[in-house]
Amino acid sequence: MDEFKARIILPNSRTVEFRGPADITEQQTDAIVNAANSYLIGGGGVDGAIHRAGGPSILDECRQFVAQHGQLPAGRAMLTSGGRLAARYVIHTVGPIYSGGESKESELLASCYRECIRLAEQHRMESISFPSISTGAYGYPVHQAAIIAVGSAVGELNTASSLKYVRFVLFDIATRNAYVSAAEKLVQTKNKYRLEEASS
Ligand code: AR6
Repeated sequence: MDEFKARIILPNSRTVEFRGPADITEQQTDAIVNAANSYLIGGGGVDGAIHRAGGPSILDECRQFVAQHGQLPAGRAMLTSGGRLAARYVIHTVGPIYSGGESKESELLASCYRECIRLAEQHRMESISFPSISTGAYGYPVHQAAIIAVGSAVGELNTASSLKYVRFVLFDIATRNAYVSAAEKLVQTKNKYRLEEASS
């Protein structure tokens, strides 16, 4: 279970790849991203899976962060170690709760991807894995979220220095298909990008 479906190749040879159905806790990129809540106390979905697989040290670091800096607002990101995970770091970000689309949800969601990639760059990482932020418990319609996610990741990777590879790790087939379709649309409108797709 970790099927390659498609990748976008940028003019600078950097790559955004789409996999699914796949589990983000198993990824061996430098960082994996957690779709957290503002309290950074763990939860269900990706958040629960990452804390279960990574062990209690990640939650300890999250608690220290909140004690020092307060809650993490939607659209922002912070970094912990990866605990027992294969990834060296976890970047925790808080997606917007979808409430109809008129409450700056799209800006906040784009900001999540941008902030995570900037943190990865600050730590000189080469690779990062993202889940589909906000499209589970937070209710963001997946086709809309996918367009924002793919556009933001590609946009940031265009000007990145250390970061070479972004992977979207999509848990179910419907989510994966939404992201591949967003990738197809992006490449159709911007011909400087190249799309490779799996044959099946
Ligand atoms: N690997 C990859 N993707 C996963 C995994 C996994 N192991 N598990 C679930 N997904 P969600 P949100 C998918 O709800 O909408 C938490 O309780 C899932 O199928 O995890 O940002 C937090 O504490 C969906 O496609 O995140 C917050 O309170 C996507 O990940 C709240 O949920 C996101 O679903 C955040 O909600």
